[in-house]
Amino acid sequence: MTRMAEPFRIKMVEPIRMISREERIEALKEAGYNPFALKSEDVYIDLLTDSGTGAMSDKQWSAMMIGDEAYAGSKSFYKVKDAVKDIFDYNYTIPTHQGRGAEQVLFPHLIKEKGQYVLGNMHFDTTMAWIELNGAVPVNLVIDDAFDTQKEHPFKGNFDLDRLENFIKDKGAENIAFIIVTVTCNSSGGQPVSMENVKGVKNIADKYGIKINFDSARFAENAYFIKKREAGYADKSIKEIVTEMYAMGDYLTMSAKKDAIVNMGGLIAIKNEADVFAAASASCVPMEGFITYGGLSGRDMEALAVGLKEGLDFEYLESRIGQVQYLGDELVKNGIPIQWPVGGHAVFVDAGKFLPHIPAEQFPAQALCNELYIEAGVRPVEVGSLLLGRDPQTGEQKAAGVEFMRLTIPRRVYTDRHMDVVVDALVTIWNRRDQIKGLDFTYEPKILRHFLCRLKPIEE
Ligand code: P70
Repeated sequence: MTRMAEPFRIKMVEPIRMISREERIEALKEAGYNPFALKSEDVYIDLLTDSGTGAMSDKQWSAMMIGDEAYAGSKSFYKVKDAVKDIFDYNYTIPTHQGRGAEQVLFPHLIKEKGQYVLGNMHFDTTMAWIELNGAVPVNLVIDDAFDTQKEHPFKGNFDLDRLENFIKDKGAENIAFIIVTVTCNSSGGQPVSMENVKGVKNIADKYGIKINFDSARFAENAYFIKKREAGYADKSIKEIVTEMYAMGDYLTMSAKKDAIVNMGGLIAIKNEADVFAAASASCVPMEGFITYGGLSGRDMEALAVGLKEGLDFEYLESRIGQVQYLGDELVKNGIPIQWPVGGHAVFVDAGKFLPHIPAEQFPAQALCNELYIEAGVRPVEVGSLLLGRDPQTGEQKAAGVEFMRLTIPRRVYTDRHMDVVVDALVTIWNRRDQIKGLDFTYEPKILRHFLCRLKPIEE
């Protein structure tokens, strides 16, 4: 047998429909040329995000029926805590409503003074926002190869270890708040970080007495790539790989809406430090709620406890990442420039190469997202200059390494036929790419502007 199908069959379906081209043009105009403002019922194939958009399993749905809705000490909380202990071997767990809730509660206790640096491979945007809102400075130290979209490299989420150590030496270890290892590295294309690289980060962190937090949204997909690509891991289980990696960290923050396959949920876990747990607990109560529910209902926590383990299933990961690879392969066959190799949760189209006539400050990737919506009702998301925003001190537009349009694949939701629609549409656009115009703001919010901004096409 050469071809394998999805390791599940579909028990419940949700109808989707494609509105007419004229209606799509009108809907986009009303949305201020920002796909975030589209109504989901006007979207045919929604590739905005893999966050909270996955399909839960029969086991998750049935677990929801036994959720314990106690305000304090819920049985469902202890299932999450036990799953965290089992998978990551961290002793303290605080649930939160989603990933940014975890960042909001934990980060103030890791940033001791304003102006400290938080070093990462590449921080995600809400993570960057919570670092900045706490008065610290986010620094990205991912390898340069991450920005060369055509270059073959198995771990384009890796830290540049020389730059990491030199930065610490240069600024002084006392000015580093902590290190964040984002697995997989969303902003560089859902790219994995190798075990060897994390060991390198850990050695440096230990040498200078700096703590490590794992930004864990796609922890299982990262482990899948290690199993497939890194020497010595082929025979280890996904769970063994995860446990080995997390032994090198001190804390984790997680958006559970990705690899834990729930529609809402997040986590903070702390390996050993009772004082950090006590401080985060005290913040959690007014922000997210009491520490045994943190913004989640008992049934949410039941689904999360099951999802954390289901997300580690090798056959599922093989089919999930296989679908992302399928989309990437089809686009490459048709000459569309994408981040290569393909990442875990999305195909990142290199919009700078697709639309070389549109400069970064006119947001080529956003223009391409809009075009794909008009062509086929597909909603991608921009991960480029628009998302990156301005330097909070100088107001200057920050320079994006690459202008990406992200085609994000929800888990267990779409079939490969949906992927074919995306390919056909992008090929059609490729053939008329020189007619596409850049964009300018009509409304620009100060932080996280890409979510709420409004734009208009630039007419010569
Ligand atoms: C995504 C979403 C969220 C995220 C993440 C990493 C590595 C933390 C968080 C925050 C957000 C998004 C982006 C564009 C469109 C819709 C949604 N990532 N760390 O899709 O977690 O969202 O739960 O607060 O990727 O990549 P949360």
